[in-house]
Amino acid sequence: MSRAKGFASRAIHHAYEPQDNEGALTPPLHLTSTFVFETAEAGGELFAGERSGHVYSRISNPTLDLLEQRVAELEGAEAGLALSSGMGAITSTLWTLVSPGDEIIVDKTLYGCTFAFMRHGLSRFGVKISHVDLTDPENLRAAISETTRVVYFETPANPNMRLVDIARIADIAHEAGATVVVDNTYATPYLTRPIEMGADIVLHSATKYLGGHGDVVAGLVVGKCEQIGEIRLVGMKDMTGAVMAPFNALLILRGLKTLALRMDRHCATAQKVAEWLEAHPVVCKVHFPGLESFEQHDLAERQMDQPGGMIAFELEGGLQAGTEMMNALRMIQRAVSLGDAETLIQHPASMTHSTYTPEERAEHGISEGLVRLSVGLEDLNDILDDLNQAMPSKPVAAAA
Ligand code: 7XF
Repeated sequence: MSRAKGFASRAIHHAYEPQDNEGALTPPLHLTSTFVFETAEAGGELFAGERSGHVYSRISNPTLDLLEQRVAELEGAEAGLALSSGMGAITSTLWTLVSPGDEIIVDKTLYGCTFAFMRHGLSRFGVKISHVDLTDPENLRAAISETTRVVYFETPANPNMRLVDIARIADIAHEAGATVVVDNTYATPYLTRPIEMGADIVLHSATKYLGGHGDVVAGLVVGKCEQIGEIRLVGMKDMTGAVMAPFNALLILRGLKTLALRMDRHCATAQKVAEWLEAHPVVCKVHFPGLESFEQHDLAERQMDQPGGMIAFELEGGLQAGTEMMNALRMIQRAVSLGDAETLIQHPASMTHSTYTPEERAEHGISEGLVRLSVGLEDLNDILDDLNQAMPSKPVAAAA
């Protein structure tokens, strides 16, 4: 029996054969909106689904095909679908899965625009959104019912790093016939493969680690062939039109070639930065799965191959101290997004999670003083030096 190729090799080679493409080492960019039919009858057959092939780039395109196959392979899924953004992936998936009267159970903490889509988008169309603390799977058992169509969560969650036990949630959801959708943006398939743990659908903001270079906005969804086919033809083609541009697919294919290398470095540096922050006298809390003090450290060890590159922390002095520290940084960049080569810092309450009201943030576990750091690929000592010179020199009194 031949040995299956490793993650890095599959991220570089899967589903591409240079000899089928004029010997080109790098896959061709199929920059075309439409595809020519050999005959009128052939066109009709393509539309009727009686013949396979490409019709129009809002439905499929060979450059996107390759990316879809590669990410599906890395996630251990049957099929994939490329979309114009992470939000395009989320909306195309959920519009496909739910109808008025259905319920979606979501974890308490979600990325701000996902929260807004659920709270202000889907709920306007008669879909019930129930926020349940999924960090304890027994809460799901108590809340789930026959109207629950989808169980949806991020792990680690943006921005406070809560983890959800994918296998236990999937068992409970499946007993009730619900579909489990996991946003795997923070972990990437290099660290966590939710499908292997029982999830049905995994989605990504490919803007982040998959692309990895801060030059593209993109999304991906993977799962079973039948379900991905429906998301393609109903959610994406008809409902959102959120198709990925072929050039963006090429940028993500390039990013994937170094995903394993980059993640190893992101994780190793983030571990050191988290330990440094935890030891710093003005830092009162560090949320990072690789720390012994992390509440869900055991789950992190079970579910994640490494702890990831994202850290959330709070300073003595809360929001004001955090703002001053952010403004004093020299190399670390103040920006939303994550997973780039550059270390990025942002303030969730006023930025990525400003779609929550202050009351909602309090209820959903997102504290006002939380600062989020996406640890980049620079030298560890330069990241630490920059943080060190920006930190308040001694603890300041908490704002009243
Ligand atoms: O549509 P996008 O590609 O920006 O992806 C949306 C999205 C989905 N899931 C997660 C876990 C995400 O973090 C995102 C985007 N988050 C950025 C951030 O948190 O910095 C967006 C900047 S406002």
